[in-house]
Amino acid sequence: MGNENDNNENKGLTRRALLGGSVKLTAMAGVAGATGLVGLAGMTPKAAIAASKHKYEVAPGDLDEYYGFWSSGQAGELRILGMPSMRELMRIPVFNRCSASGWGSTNESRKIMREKMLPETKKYLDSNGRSGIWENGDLHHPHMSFTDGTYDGRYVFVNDKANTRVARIRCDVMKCDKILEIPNAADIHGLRPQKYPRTGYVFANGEHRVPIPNDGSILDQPEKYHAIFTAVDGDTMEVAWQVMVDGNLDNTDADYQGLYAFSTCYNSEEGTNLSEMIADERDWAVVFDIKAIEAGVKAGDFERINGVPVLDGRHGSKYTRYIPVPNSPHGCNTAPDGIHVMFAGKLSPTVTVIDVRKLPDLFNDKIKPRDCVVAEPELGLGPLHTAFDNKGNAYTTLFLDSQAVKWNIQKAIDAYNGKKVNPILHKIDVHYQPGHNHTSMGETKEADGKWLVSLNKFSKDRFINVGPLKPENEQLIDISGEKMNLVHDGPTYAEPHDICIVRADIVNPSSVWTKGDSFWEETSAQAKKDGIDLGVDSKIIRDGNKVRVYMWSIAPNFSMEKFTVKQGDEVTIIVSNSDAIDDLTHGFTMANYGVAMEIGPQATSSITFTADRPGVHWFYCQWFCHALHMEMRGRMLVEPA
Ligand code: RUQ
Ligand code: CUA
Repeated sequence: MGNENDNNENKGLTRRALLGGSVKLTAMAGVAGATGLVGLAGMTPKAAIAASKHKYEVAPGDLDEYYGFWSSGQAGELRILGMPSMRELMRIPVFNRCSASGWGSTNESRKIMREKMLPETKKYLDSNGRSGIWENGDLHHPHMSFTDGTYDGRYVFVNDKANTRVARIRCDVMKCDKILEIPNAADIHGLRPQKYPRTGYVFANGEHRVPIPNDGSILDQPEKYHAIFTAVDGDTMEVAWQVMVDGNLDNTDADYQGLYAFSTCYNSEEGTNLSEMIADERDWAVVFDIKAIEAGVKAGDFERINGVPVLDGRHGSKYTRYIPVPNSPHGCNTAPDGIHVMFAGKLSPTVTVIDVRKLPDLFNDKIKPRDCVVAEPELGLGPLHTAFDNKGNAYTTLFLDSQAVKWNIQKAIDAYNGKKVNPILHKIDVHYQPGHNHTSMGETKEADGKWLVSLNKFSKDRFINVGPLKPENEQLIDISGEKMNLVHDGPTYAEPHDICIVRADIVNPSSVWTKGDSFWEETSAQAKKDGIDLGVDSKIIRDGNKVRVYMWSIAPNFSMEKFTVKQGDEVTIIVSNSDAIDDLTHGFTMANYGVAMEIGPQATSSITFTADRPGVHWFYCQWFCHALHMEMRGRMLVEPA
């Protein structure tokens, strides 16, 4: 354990390194250890790689053991990778627009994007020459829903830092079905589902501090800004409650008992620029007492702001406690032992470990906040996030050292209690500057200690040069042995922040949609009014200058080879895919109208546009479906007005 002076010295170094960019500082006293590629016990590095190689190589035709749900940061989508092969399997558009699937263009996706949008956002997006939806997002944290402390295969929840949203992906069809804009908060960053008894709540951190309400009555008075912690109801995708806190909110996690949630705060100074934000030696982690908050909501101890209950969780509140931790903590990770929670230091070389069993006493004011801390090992420079195996070990990324460090939780506790033990078991170089890391099932009570992925922000020289913009590098590390073993480099495009790795048997998507799925319920309701049996009838309904064209598709045909509308008509094309075979997706593209959409087997998709140009316009199927896919097309004939 470093004393206070050591900590200050290290922090000085760390801060200089952070501000100085790529300066790489080498080991400090106590953290100099094994670095580089050290193989499986007793083997040369080469032999060790050879030995674990077959483990990650998934032969052609063989299936992966895990689903990896990958964020894509500012690309705004969710990605699915197979693991351990690291093969990219699918992209799920969420906060972005997608040319292939029509996400952001189809009526179904636009309804999801607008349904739970705040009124003032709608107003802004409907004027200002915007397209009525946000076209960007910043998706950092994908996490699956839980039941009884482990993944349950229902949903993946994700945040949008750019436009303050939380979204949900249905794992039965792997499509986003809800996008909720969070009022009062600014820039949702940390996001985690409640682990126990189930999700339940999805906890979402508002990272930036703003006036509440942010209506212009307060401007350049940062002391009057606030950060907001939000609990979203994961079933209804509505805000359940919010808590106003001191400082800001970075990352979050939930306990395994259903009693507490935790958030790191890197700006307890409440500054608005860098030097103000890193001024103090200590920041804090906030603990939220879920039961007390629920009781407070019931008792009406809140202010309703923008339609949602906001409780006061600032210092002195019965709903929160603030645990001081070294400067600018970042990652917040609950260990699968159900007891320990890790707050990674970022500017401090330490990770602060608390014991959740002490929290009832903390909330009863029987102990002081720092009494909850049971370990604070020095691990190296720039600790950001921590993952876990099933043997009581933790794996922390060291951003500045470009390393992953494996350490033992019990040994760290023993060292904190004065025993002469080194909790650090192994360090391995990663390439380069890791942010998040994640282990297979590692954020559940079923952590299995097989794989670790280090999500590295820079790839630099690891791949052939693709120009000034380089991919990131996500490295697969075998953690089944005593030493970590790097086995695979995985380049990825902007910018996977975080992932979760789920055992394949937990996720069971269907291959064919169910007719009448709620995904297109509005379209179904309109069809019913129009007397149309979707997928069976093929018909044009005219309603003033609104024209609805209902057609179905069976490879390689659309049910209509042509239809006629008048110039200026508002045309809605509704296509139902009547094929019910695995992997038989059709598409509908209307050339020179910017219209394109995906229609999965047994699904219905629709899209609306104005037929403003007379003439002949071909439509065609853009998802390869048949030997005669090229011929799968038809004509829209637009009569001049
Ligand atoms: S944060 S690099 Cu957006 Cu997940 Cu830590
Ligand atoms: Cu249908 Cu291509």
